[in-house]
Parts: sequence; structure tokens; C-alpha cells
Amino acid sequence: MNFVKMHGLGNDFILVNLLEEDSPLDYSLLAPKLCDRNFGIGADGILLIMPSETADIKMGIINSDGSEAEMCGNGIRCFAKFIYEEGIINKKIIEVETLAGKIIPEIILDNNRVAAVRVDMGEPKLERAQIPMFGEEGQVIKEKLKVFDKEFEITAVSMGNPHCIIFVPNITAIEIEKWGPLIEKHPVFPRKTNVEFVQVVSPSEVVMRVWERGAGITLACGTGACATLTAGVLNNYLNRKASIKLLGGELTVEWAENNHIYMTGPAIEVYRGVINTDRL
Ligand code: ZDP
Repeated sequence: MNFVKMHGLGNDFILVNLLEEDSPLDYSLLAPKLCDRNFGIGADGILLIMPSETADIKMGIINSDGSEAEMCGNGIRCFAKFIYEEGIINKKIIEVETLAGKIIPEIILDNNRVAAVRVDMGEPKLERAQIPMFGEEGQVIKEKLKVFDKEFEITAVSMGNPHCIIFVPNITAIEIEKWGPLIEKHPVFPRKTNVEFVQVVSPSEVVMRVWERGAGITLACGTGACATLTAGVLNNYLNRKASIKLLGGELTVEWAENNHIYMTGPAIEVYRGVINTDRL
């Protein structure tokens, strides 16, 4: 299997170009092995490049545990950079089909090199059923969620994939490895959830730590940054444009007048390789 290893703010991916691989494999089954950092290539997930009938191209997303995700914000910047630089799609504004609908990355050049990718992430979804979450109709803003003996105040946002945002006074005091997986699998979330802990620094800056559904702690989460900005606006903590600081770096996110979320950040290719999947 040929692959490209890329990352966005240290959130790293194995890209497989299914337009060229002639014997596609079961990537859900292989994901835990390929993504293993000791026994495999090492990554937070796999991105599949596929043909689309409704857009320029299609992106498939598999988490490191083999589960499928609807969307991936850091991933789509990597995906767009690769598609553009390889000349697979000769456009700077690319329409990408995902399970979260059509997402539109725009290549930002500096001296003919891809300096960043700005992504039209579409509209955030706020109704409880759209997250999805069980319970009464309406939006989930500052709602109590009981996890064993602890009570969190959560705000839920879907960027195509589910996010549970928790604002805390001090991010370093949170045991993410303990609470992350418990909230991810809390029965109120029928499709599980990504979990973001957020400390507000100012109306234009927050620090965020993520526990990703299907992947655990990662250095950054693009859809999570977008959901965080949205939740920050809904709670009156943030302006409609803010910088989201993550372990792997920072993203600029804006909730524009047209109700779309725009996320801007880097995408880096690390290396290319060939792996014999029979030996994993
Ligand atoms: O929704 C999920 O299952 C996530 N684990 C998908 C990956 C999201 C990601 N971190 C992002 O940048 O949006 C890659």
C-alpha cells in the first residue's frame, strides 16, 4: 500500500489515494495496526481519497480505532494540500464530499507554495437531535451532565461530527484521560462524542484540549476548534472570530455572517512510503 503521511498541528494522518491503489483493502480493519505508533506507521487516523459524483472529490475518514468519522478539520487541510499539489484537482477552491456534506477548502499560496488552507466548514448544527443527543428538543447550552460523582456543564455542537464542549477555569486541573473516555461513551450520545475542555483567555483567545472519539488525546482537532468557537459565542464568552490554542499550535476560526464557520491553519507533508500490510 502506498501512503503519504501528513499532519495539521500535529494531528496526523495516513493518506491513501484510492484513485490509484488498484487493490483497495479493508481500511477499518487495518486502521488500528497502521495507526499504531510502535507496531505501525503511527497516526491519529486514515484519510481516503476517493472519486465523487456530487463534488470534485471525496474524503473518507477512519479513526485510529477503525471507526468511521463524518468530518475531520485538520485532515481536510492535509487532503486539500495533497490534492492541489499533485494536480489531482486543478483548483484552489475544492469541493469535497464528506459524510458531513460538501466542505470547501481554499488553498492559500505564498510564493507558489501552500502556506495555509482556509476551509468553509459549513454551518454548525445546534439542535439536540442533530448532535445527536437523546432528550428534549432544543439546543444544548450550559446543560448539566452527570458522570459518576461529577457534574459538568456542557454545550453540544455538531460540525458534521459530534462535539461536547466544557468550559473550565483551569485547563491544567482537568484529568482528560479519565473524563474524556467516560463522556465520549456517555449513553446520552448515541454516536458517541468528541470532548473538548476549554479555558477562555480573552474574547478572542482560548486554550483547548481534546479527547477525540475513536482516537483519544490528540495534539489538535479542527472540527473541535470550530465547535469550540461556536460554543464560545453561544455562551457569550467569545467574539465571532477567535484564536484556538491547541497542544500542536493554533487555528483561527470565524463564525461568519452567512452562518458558515471558516477555519484557517497549516498542513504539512512529512513523508511518503510503501507498507506491506500482510506483515502487520
Ligand atoms: O469525530 C471523530 O470521530 C473525530 N475523531 C474525527 C477526527 C476529527 C479531527 N481531530 C479534526 O481535526 O477535526 C481529525
